[in-house]
Amino acid sequence: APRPFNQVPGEWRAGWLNLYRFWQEGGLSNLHLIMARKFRQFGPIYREKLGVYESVNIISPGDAAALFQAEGALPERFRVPPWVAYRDFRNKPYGVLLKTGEPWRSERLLLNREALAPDAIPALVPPLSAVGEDFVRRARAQASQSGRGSWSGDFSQELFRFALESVCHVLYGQRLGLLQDFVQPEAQRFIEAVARMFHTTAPMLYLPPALLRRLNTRTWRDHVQAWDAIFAQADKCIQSVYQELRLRRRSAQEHVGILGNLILRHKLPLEHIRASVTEMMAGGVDTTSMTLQWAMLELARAPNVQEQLRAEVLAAKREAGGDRERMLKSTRLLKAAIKETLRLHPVAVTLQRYITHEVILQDYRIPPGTLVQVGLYAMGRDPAVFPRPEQFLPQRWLAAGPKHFQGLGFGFGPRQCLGRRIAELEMQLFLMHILENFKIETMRAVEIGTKFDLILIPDKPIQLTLRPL
Ligand code: HEM
Ligand code: 2DC
Repeated sequence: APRPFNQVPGEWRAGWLNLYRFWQEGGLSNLHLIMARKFRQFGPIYREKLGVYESVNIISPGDAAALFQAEGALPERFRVPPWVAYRDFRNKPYGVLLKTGEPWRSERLLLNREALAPDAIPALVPPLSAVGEDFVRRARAQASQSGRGSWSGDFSQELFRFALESVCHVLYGQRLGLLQDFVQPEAQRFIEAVARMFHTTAPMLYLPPALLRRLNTRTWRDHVQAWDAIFAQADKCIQSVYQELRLRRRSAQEHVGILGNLILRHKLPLEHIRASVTEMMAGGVDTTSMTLQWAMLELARAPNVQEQLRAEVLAAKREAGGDRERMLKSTRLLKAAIKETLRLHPVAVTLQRYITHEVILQDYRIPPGTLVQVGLYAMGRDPAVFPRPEQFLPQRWLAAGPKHFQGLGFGFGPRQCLGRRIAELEMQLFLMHILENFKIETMRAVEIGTKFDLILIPDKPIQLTLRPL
């Protein structure tokens, strides 16, 4: 018979003491490393309590499968307390990120049709490809201006702008012009606000929302300011699209963006979708840009893989006559390279679900209501799941053998990442354009580690060189 819940190994009796220890160890920026260590210490399942939040943590794809098979029709993940607290504090509605139950499901289904469904691909590819082409144009200009014939540096800021330009183009059907020499200060402020929002979330992650507001700490005030800036800037974009639709009566046949479609096709009142559109705009900046930086670093360090990818892209281009949507159908290795990047460098340190009925994990009975976390970072580097985990080998995703619940970078099921399609297409098209035009090199042999800043990010600047082919 399965073992009882209270035999699950781990430290779950003294939540506040654990939180204090965790904090002392620098657990905040090393959450991913601490988790990996706990799996080594306790084995493939452990129970933990930090502050008031208790969870069961798992690492194996088989257990992840059992978890997601039991998630039901209205899956819920850990609701990041400071994000909830901000909306309650300002009396703002929740978007899909924080909604629960039936209201989450009905809004999510509508958003899926415009942002995630396979039907949405034809409308997403041209705007995303256009932004990728702009990046190439800018990189070429920078390379010729440099005097060295190539463009070198830390591309974080450039990629933030690329990512914001991309997500705004598909959301609003408008260009911001962020890949020109002059960047609107408003857009720059938005980018900074998103980074500040993530950064100030981490230290408040395990404190209950009510406590956060009462503490009125520096971190809480900065967090509120960051969200205020995010909402204000998103509102400007949303209002301007809305006015244009009303005044010019743009028709649904034109490229009106996801927001335009939601209003025109689904007759959604602006108030209902404003919060979710804001979440998508904010969610589209650091996620894809950091992943692309990691991908370029890995490709710079593995020149053979880079050559294979380039050969695949150039062959696909010849075959498809430059039709990007068709090219995407024959670039399997490119897609595998993105999966491989997210294996080593996931954006989300864990996936989480509250289970609604009992689930058996590692032969323990886990009761309903438990928060179960899949240690995504730890799984990606577990040699039992991925042989020679430290090696960047996109091919491993194309080889024979089970890949069941191994590629979970965007989560799983009805609650998976809403921006997944946008992110995947944006990153595939970006890398296609880069590989067609540049050799990616890295300047120095510096060891780059990972830091938890709510999302996982590089712990030091990544220096890259783009050399025109
Ligand atoms: C949720 C990863 C880009 C918007 C998530 C989740 C993950 C994730 C792991 C939780 C899924 C789950 O619980 O099963 C990523 C990665 C990205 C990325 C790896 C890029 C490399 C984006 C982009 C957007 C976005 C570009 C916006 C366009 C969202 C939203 C949710 C979400 C709104 C919450 C959905 C819901 O609760 O219904 N993402 N994301 N993400 N993501 Fe992303
Ligand atoms: C952070 O312990 C660590 O995609 C916590 O685009 C558990 C946790 C819960 C939810 C996760 C979060 C972690 C990391 C960031 C994620 C978030 C869900 C969505 C969000 C993964 C793992 C993200 C980055 C969204 C953010 C949209 C936002 C800017 C409006």
